[in-house]
Amino acid sequence: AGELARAAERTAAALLAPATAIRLGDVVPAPERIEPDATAGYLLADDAVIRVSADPAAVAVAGHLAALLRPATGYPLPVTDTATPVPAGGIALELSGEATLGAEGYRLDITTDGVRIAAGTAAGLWYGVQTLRQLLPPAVENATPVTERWMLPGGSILDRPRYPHRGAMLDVARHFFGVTDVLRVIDHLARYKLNRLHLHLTDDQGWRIAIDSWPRLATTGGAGAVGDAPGGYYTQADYQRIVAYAADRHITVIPEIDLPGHTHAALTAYGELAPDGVAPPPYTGTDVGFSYVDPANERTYDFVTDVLGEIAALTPGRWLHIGGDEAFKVPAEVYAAFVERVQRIVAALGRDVIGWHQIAPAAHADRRLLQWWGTTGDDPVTAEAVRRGARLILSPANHAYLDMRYAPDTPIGHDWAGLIDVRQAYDWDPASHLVGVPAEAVLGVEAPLWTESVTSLTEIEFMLFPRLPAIAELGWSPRSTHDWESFRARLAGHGPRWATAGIAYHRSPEVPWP
Ligand code: TNX
Repeated sequence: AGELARAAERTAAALLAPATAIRLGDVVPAPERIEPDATAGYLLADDAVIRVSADPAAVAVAGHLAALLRPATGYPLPVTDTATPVPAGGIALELSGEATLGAEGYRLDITTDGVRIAAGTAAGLWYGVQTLRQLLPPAVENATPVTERWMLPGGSILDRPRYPHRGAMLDVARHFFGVTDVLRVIDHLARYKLNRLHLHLTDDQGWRIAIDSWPRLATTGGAGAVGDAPGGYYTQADYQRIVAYAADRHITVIPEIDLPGHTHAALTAYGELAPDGVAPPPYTGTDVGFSYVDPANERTYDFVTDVLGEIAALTPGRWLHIGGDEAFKVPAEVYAAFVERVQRIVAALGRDVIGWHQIAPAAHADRRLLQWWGTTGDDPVTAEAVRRGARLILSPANHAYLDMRYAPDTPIGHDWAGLIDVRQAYDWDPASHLVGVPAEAVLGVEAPLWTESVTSLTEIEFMLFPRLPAIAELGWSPRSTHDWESFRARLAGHGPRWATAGIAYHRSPEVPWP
């Protein structure tokens, strides 16, 4: 645990670190276009005002900006709509209908007079705010006022994402993480302009969401975890709190109910769903592929319909993830028929289905997405599903899996897909990664964190940082900006930010940390 303990100590040491000047290009993910103007920095003053277009979603973004800046600056930073006359200067957030910026793009201008972020949508303003945050000194991450020159580098940024799907996954089934931990993870995603949080809510070791029509799923199925770690589950109100907190940060929650395998916890609660009809004892190990709900039993489809129905009712997002991985004991034809039936259940709920790429052999369903987690880049079955209309989310395990160890001596994690330090996480191209899959079929990227060996928020952060920003850059930045030397230099400047914010991170030897 030496490296983890040192990561925690650094968060204290950071409070004493000297500030270095930030340049307009020091942003992760890299913006599409940057035009620095060294003559035009803006000094945020204690009487600055945040002006915003009179639109509720835009005003909410302005509120977030004020909440980000107030603790460390100690400035009041009142938020006012643009109709109210205020002195020039300060920070303006403008919904401008700039169509070329798309659904998530923004334009940021910093002059000696002030800052202007313009976007066609509140989401665009939100991403502009995340960029602005990174252009302030790292001391902005302090939770209480500090003395600092709050200088912003001058110039303009024009920015919009490469992919619409930019996600991370948290496995709350192997180990359970409470609502406050999940909210903090959402904050981490938000910093790097991610817009999807995939929650792996069920697995062999635990069922983590209350289902009113099948109450023992959570109360019995959620009681344990890996080893002797405590169990737990989200009430429906807890889950809605997570969904709302994410939505407020322009992040859509994608709930996963893993089917037909990875269902041992459900079987402990409802033995009638088991192939032999008998509820097994809880499972606290880390093997995979041994459990499944009985595809030959009609009650299984009642269970799936009820569970997905309740989850859909709690989830405003478009997607339901049905898992589908590692159902090794279900014969191929039976498995495909099961997936096809579950795809129809999802469609009847008015949602689009996502599954791990193992669902590829099942018939196409409208707008279905496959989440590819292979390691070789050559997968004819997935390529064939793409020809039949599926689109892909890429999570190649040897690049994007956040549960892999960084190095042989990393205290936690797996290594079945290899060791993944920052360069390995960064150096691949989603558009050309899979043989026989056209670039247009790739909807985006996602970095999954499986938690067999991850037991605390500190350990989550240690596995996320600094790899999550690498995957975020692949999802956001145009390929023309892709450059390892540039990335590692920009990333280095984030170490002091994380440390100041109390975020534990892996001090990768590949990155020139200050
Ligand atoms: C494979 S990736 C799994 C998970 C494990 C993970 C560990 C996938 C869809 N299934 O059940 O947690 O490996 O790395």
